[in-house]
Amino acid sequence: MNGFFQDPPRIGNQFDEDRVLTSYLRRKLPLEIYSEVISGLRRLGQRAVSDLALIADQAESSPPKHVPYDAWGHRIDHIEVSYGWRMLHRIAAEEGIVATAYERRYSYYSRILQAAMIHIFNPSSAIYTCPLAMTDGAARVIEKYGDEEMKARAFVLLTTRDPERFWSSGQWMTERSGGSDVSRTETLARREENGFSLYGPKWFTSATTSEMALALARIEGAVEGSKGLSLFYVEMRDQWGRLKNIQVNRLKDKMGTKALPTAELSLLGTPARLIGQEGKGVRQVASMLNITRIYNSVCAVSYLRRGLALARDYGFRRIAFGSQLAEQPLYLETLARLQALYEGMFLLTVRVAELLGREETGHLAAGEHSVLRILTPVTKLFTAREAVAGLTEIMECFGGAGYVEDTGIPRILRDAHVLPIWEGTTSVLSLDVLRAIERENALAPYLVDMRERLSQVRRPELIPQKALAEHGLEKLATFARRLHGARREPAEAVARALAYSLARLTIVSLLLESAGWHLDNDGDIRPMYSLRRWCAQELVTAQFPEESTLHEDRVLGLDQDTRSGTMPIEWRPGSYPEV
Ligand code: MFK
Repeated sequence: MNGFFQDPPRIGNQFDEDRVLTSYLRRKLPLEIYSEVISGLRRLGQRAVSDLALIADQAESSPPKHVPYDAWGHRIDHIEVSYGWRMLHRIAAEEGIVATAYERRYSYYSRILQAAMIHIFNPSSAIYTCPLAMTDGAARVIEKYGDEEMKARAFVLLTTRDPERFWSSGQWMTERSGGSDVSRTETLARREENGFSLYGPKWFTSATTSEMALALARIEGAVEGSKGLSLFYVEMRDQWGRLKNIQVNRLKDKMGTKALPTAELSLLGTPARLIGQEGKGVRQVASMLNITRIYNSVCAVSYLRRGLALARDYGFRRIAFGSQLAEQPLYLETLARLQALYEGMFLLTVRVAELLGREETGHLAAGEHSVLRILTPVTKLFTAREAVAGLTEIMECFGGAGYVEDTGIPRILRDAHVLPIWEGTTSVLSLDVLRAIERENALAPYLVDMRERLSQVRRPELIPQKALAEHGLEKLATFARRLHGARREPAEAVARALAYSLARLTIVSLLLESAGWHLDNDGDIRPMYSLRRWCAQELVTAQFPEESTLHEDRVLGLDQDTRSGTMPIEWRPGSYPEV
């Protein structure tokens, strides 16, 4: 039977085909480093569309299983993972995805190289990047706060390229009381002769097949709240592979990240060692969170890029209304908007990776510590939210096919949906940005850094966008002055708009830098076109809400009936304290 069959989208080498990635590395890396790393990235780019993709598909189609008992009734709590998942562990080690950051062969450029590797690897990894993110974060915590024994054992195994020895780490923070607010952590650490034993529930533990984990717990007798929390190093299994007083209650049945085992655990006297200082658990685990947040950002950007590559190719294969989609104005407008989004998000993310590398190798300039502090949550929250929005649009580019499971498109969207949630939700991270500004005074160095970058823009074609960015920066500075001494309610209500404004302004400054470099060096006008799209929107949307707006938030948000007499019918001066 003859008939029409739609050609599926096809993509090639995920390094070579990614103009934004390759041109960024050409611009940023010293020539000798660029020449040395390019063949490895190209090889990884090919793997991403060949063996890696197949292995990830296998892992995805064989989700992990919890086997609580053996045939004889012994509690074993075995978590069975697929062949593909185990292979991804090996490949990640061989490719040196974590190791690259700690070998520091290219000084602070190592974190840029690593970001490029994760960018290529992630969309073909069944999100094996989750254990890698935590592994990397754990390595950093041990490097900074661990004792000599932890450094000689765990650090070496977390950062090795040897697949036989490579360890991954979990991160145990979340309990039944929540993952955002850890102050009500119930896990208790009891002092023993040779360390501590942990008792209590952990409600979301990702990658529960890891060899070790970092866990928050309260030492018996410590104060309530998060100031009483300490950080512990846990090796999960004994020499025979049995869990050390850990019970797996069940695996979570999640919307996405199907290959990744995520478990509910009970710690029943699990041996643990204190890391660093008692009561400094949250502060110390922040080093891990900042790294997992950067991974999260790279992954968000990489999913958007993968979806866009598929949608672009599909534009040439799909004929509708007499022509290819790729010839139709509205399809082109959609792709262009997504490409500009991708290019901006990419530059923001690699800027943070570069700053992380500078911090780790002692190359931060004055004030850049604050820039890293503020941009890490800004980048995580912005890229995650925007990736989900962009991928929703990409799903629509495929029409009904995009909604069909075995095209692979739903999986990308499902997996991306976790990114705004774990490692700090959009709102929690917006409040973190606010705290970094209010408590750590991080905005002033950020403004200096931005003004410095904008002052370098010289090309006449870019002057209108430079002026817009400068205007936005002044608006932000004016806004920030009002933050000092402001009441909590309006400051918190505007925190998300503030974080978004910071993201957009930073992206515009980075696009100005990139567009200028390309106009000067190779005549590529695409970064300038992306820049224009970004500048076509309001850059700074943060403004203090009027008292009346806070009132409206309450009435609308809670859908309260103001006629009941318990609420003021309309806002009127004095019905709420002054903003
Ligand atoms: C693809 C990537 C995949 C990654 C997957 C990983 C899967 C893992 C799944 C999970 O575990 S999800 C759960 C993740 N949980 C979070 O992300 C926690 C979200 N909540 C926060 O981030 C809160 O802001 C936080 C718990 C950190 C706030 O805690 P508190 O108790 O209100 O603490 P506070 O007073 O804000 O900060 C305590 C100390 O830490 C302060 O320092 P000092 O003790 O010196 O005053 C802060 O300055 C410091 N700190 C907090 N956040 C920091 C930080 N320092 C640097 N960077 C930060 N981000």
